[in-house]
Amino acid sequence: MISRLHYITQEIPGYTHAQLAEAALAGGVNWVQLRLKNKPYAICKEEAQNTLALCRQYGAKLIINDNVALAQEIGADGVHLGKQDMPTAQARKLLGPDFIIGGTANTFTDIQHHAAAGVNYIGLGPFRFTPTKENLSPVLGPEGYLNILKQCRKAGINIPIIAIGGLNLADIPALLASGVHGMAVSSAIAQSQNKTAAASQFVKALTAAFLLL
Ligand code: TZP
Ligand code: MG
Repeated sequence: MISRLHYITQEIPGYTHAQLAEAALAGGVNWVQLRLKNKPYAICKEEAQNTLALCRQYGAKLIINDNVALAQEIGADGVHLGKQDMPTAQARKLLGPDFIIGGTANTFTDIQHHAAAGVNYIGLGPFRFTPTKENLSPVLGPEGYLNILKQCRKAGINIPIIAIGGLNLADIPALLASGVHGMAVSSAIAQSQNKTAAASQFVKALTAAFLLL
């Protein structure tokens, strides 16, 4: 099962990515995406190994952003691939049927390509502007989501779609209305004073929202 809440790490002064992951895991997060940008491989590997140990301890999945080789080397659960990364079809061939592969999408056409490649989930965004990601694709907004999700239903594509980009707790109703499977959050948890409490609020809100569906 693809989680309803994907927590994505980012650079926060005074924290390693593993420490950020731990704060969110303690709040009930069960899916962590390690997102390290412009860091030497050795640093990425150390962070990934430390984060994997924590994820195993908490029974959570670990997904590595961008780097297929790193995900394989440390034995992560999956990899998340964007436009600049290994194509998802190639990754599926290399990693086999059991490895979790997520693909980034900004349009329905992106989703069709990832669906044909056999991804397990799609990160669709950005929902709104966010400084977390450089070279951001066009903002989709609630209308964009409704539109793209409608096209997916029409085409019979029912791969879980995870919303991403500047998301907060208050966005949950609009996201549910558009038919997404869940949400990916970075700043709203990582930049909170109390990261564990913020994570726990998302876990509770999503659990309640999906029980009511
Ligand atoms: N891809 C699209 S938006 C985004 C990524 C990685 C950043 C999400 O982070 P935040 O801080 O929740 O906007
Ligand atoms: Mg990438």
